[in-house]
Amino acid sequence: MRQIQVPKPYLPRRRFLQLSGISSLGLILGGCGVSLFDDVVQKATEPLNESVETLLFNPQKPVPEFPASAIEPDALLVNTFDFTPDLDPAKFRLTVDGEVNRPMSLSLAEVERMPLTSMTIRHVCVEGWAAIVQWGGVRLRDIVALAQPKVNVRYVYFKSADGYYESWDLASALHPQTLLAYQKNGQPLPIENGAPLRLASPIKLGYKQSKWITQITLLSQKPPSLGYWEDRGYEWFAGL
Ligand SMILES: Nc1nc2c(c(=O)[nH]1)N[C@H]1C(S)=C(S)[C@@H](COP(=O)(O)O)O[C@H]1N2
Ligand SMILES: [Mo]
Repeated sequence: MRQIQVPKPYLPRRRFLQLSGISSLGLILGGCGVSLFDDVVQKATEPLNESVETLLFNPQKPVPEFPASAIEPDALLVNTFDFTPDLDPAKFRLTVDGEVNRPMSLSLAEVERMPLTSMTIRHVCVEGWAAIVQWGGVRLRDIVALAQPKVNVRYVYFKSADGYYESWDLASALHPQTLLAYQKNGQPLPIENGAPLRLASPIKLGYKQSKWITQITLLSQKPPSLGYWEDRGYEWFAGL
């Protein structure tokens, strides 16, 4: 039924695991003995909902990345609509809920135990500036797969500690370069840039990339309030 259209002999195992959300889920689960994940191991063999599964097995084409030498350390301007929340990393929990079979509350340690992806991409703000930045973090698709979305999930809603909110289409959220980042330019993510966890993705404008994310909710319908800037007239899809 599902086919991965890549000639296997030419595909190193690591690359194959990157292409396959389910295998990397197996890696996550196999790689840690945390009790939280223990009974997910059994459930992981159950089929995921079809749309999520299709997106995980047919990931969108990756956007070409920049070499590390292209990073512009001073070009990323802090852009915060109100205040900078100071979250205690030791007490921090990331809630993953909504239309999922397995709602989760993850500590930072649990998030950081998942496979780390690093990418150097261009951040583009609608206000007319851009910056090449290296982000390190967990693929959002891995978190979503762990939560086991129900059949009709189409949207992802993000709540931030400063009152910011955003919603994304599922395909963009499951893009292999959409990260929940906790590193910037090889260092721990600074608080003003969204620590402990923020979105980073080369396929969306800056305002889609929520900082200080505390809650990820999977939805079958668009939420009534689409996003902080969308509610002020900006476009919802905001693709690059
Ligand atoms: N929680 C939250 N996330 C946010 C914002 C914000 O004000 N609050 N601003 C957005 C905008 S408009 C941009 S361009 C980027 C800026 O990220 P930076 O401050 O790390 O450069 O964050 C986005 N994410
Ligand atoms: Mo922005």
